[in-house]
Amino acid sequence: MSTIIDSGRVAEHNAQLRAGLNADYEALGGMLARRGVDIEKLTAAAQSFAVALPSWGVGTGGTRFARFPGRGEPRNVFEKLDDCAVIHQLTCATPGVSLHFPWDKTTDPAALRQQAESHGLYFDAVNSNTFQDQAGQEHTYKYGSLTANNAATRAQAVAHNIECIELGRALGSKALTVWVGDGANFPGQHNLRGALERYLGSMREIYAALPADWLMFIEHKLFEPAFYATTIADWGTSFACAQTLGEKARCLVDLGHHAPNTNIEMIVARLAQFGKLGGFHFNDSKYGDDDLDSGSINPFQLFLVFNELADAAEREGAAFKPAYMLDQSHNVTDPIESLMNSAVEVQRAFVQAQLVDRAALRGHQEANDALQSAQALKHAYRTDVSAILAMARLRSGGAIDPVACYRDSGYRAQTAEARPAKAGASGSGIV
Ligand code: RM4
Ligand code: MN
Ligand code: MN
Repeated sequence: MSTIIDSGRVAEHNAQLRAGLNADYEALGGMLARRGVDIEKLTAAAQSFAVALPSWGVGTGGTRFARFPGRGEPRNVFEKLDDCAVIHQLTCATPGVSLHFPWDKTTDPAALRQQAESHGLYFDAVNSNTFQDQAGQEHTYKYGSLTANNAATRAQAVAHNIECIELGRALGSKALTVWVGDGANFPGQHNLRGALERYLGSMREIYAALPADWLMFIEHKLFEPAFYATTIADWGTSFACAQTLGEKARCLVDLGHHAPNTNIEMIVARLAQFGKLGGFHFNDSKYGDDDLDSGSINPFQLFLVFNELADAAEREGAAFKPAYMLDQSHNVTDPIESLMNSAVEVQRAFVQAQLVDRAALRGHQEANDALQSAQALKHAYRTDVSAILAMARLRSGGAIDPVACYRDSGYRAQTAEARPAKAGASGSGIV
């Protein structure tokens, strides 16, 4: 496997931090042993954890108002893949990459696949994009895509999704994520039921084109770009559509796509219970689809989501395998650093959820002991598992402190030189 950051440099970095890590790991191991927990099991679990990277997340994002480009931004999908490889090399937690078409469209999927494999990466779900018009496109999506009134517009959107499946197939992906921004800005603009009927008609055609071993993820989102009524606004609609379409259709939960204070972990529990939890787009938010770094605003919520996932895994066994992906936009940080940190935060929530004493929790619940039930979760959440995560990275060949190691490597300065900014790259745009 070829590495982008010099592995000697990573080893030097680790050598400086190793004694401290060993001491912290031993202390934590002793503390966990007194709770009847084997630290080695948790470290092995952390090593097996993976969350996929969004190809669109390695470039600097923006808002509706402006975009402030970073240095050395990737200019094409091959450069995006290099940045993803750096993130995976140092964190050892991000072997998957989720592509977005047509942004990442390539005429040479075989070369892209080969580059990914040479870095130990694979392609997770591919994403279609019918929320903006592409140059030379015949029909506009201004008034909708899969739900459009115009049959030719719907056919074009369906054809794009089928093309995504074909591209994904050549790359080794196994799922298509469909998020549509379709909706209305005014009461009366849409027949609410009619729009969903057209959506289902389009989705049936896409579903029919799925290879046998593929899944289709339906991603709901409360609002934006539609501000009055979004066709797939909530998990209920997503669930009903997934049920209607068939076994291969599942729901995807993007944490930022809910109203503030929504009980997202309960949505996760419901979807898991009814076999429709397809996967996640992890990020964090304060107000809406903010696409902030995972765990940066509400880490307890992230933990509670993983608590439900741990419960589901215990009930369902190995068959329960939702797809984990990040979906973030980085406006004021180096995207590589944000994605490394975020992957570690998601992994942290996963490990902390393993620490919940489920038998004890069940006992407290059966005894109607609300206080102790809550404490059982808090006890796990308050445990600092940083040494486990660092040891997992070290053992997998990554960096004890990925951000420090990355800064020390000079990678960003190299890319700044090798990838001069594109003219006009500072326009506005969410991603
Ligand atoms: C949307 C949604 C989709 C992502 C686009 C770029 O809000 O989260 O997952 O593909 O943004
Ligand atoms: Mn998303
Ligand atoms: Mn989003």
